[in-house]
Amino acid sequence: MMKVFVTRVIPAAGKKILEDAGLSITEWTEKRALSRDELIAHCLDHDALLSASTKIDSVFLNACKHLKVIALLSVGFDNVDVAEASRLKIPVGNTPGVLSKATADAAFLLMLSTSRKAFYQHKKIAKGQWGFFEPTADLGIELDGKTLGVFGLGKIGEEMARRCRGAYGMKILYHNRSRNEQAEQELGAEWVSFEDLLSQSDVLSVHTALTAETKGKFDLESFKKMKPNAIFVNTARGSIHVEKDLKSALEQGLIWGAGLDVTDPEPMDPLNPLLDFPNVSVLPHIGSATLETRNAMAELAANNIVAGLKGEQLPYPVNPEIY
Ligand code: 8YV
Repeated sequence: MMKVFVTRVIPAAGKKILEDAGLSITEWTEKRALSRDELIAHCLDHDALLSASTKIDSVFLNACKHLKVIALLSVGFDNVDVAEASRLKIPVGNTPGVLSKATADAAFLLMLSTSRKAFYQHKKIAKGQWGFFEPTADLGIELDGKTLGVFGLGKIGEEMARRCRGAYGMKILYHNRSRNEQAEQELGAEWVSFEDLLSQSDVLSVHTALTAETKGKFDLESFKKMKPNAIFVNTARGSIHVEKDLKSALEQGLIWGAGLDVTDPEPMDPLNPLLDFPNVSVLPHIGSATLETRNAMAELAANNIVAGLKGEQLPYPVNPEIY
């Protein structure tokens, strides 16, 4: 019987696929991350790894060359040394598509809650500060007819653009390395340079992968070029923005607010001053955290494992070049 090691408790829908394929599952149930050494020790007597939110580096891969497949419970694969996995001919799979709507919902939620300072207002009530009605206090800004700039217009960015167009008739700008013609036709999205994306967006939403090129892309220089009424939203990866620069930008009024589902590090320090800013909304990386989406992700990951253990090409490989 082939054995799969799973680094987190995953939805039953995924486990069922593994069990129906006759595989034995070992689930890591402790509510703490495994160290690299622990991960190696467990994987040594398993044939496949289903990995959620776990760093897969070159040391691990070389110690566990025998793995027939590594399936991620995520679309992002920035925490995996894919080049090394490819060199060792280990197929790595991800879960694209199924989390696009849920993640776009989180971006939309952060945009709207930031525009109305919703998280801050909630905290004020809890602190007994509902208080006296002041017609000019803590006002939000409206989104109707404004411009959405999408940095990285792929599947998730498209869903965000669709929501913003449908709800507020927003104009859609985007910046990608390559053109997204389908979105240009369907959503009237317009490709602009990164500089123009910064200077023209009222809401700038990040939906790109974390790469050497996108790391730290939103720094003080970038924030300086944005509109003073702009809302910055990041549901992709926390290190795509430079947090201390975001804080300065907000303090100096270079931008109006920020909605973050991702931070660097994660979890965010509970004493982080950003949590007290009225125009900041922070969520604990819950973009894909719906019942429907997590079930679908677990199913895709399990299907990647089953295919990998049969020696077949994974349905969703991130390193198809190994075939
Ligand atoms: C995951 C994500 O919840 O898919 C991704 O890339 O960021 C989220 O859906 C996270 O990576 C934990 O596995």
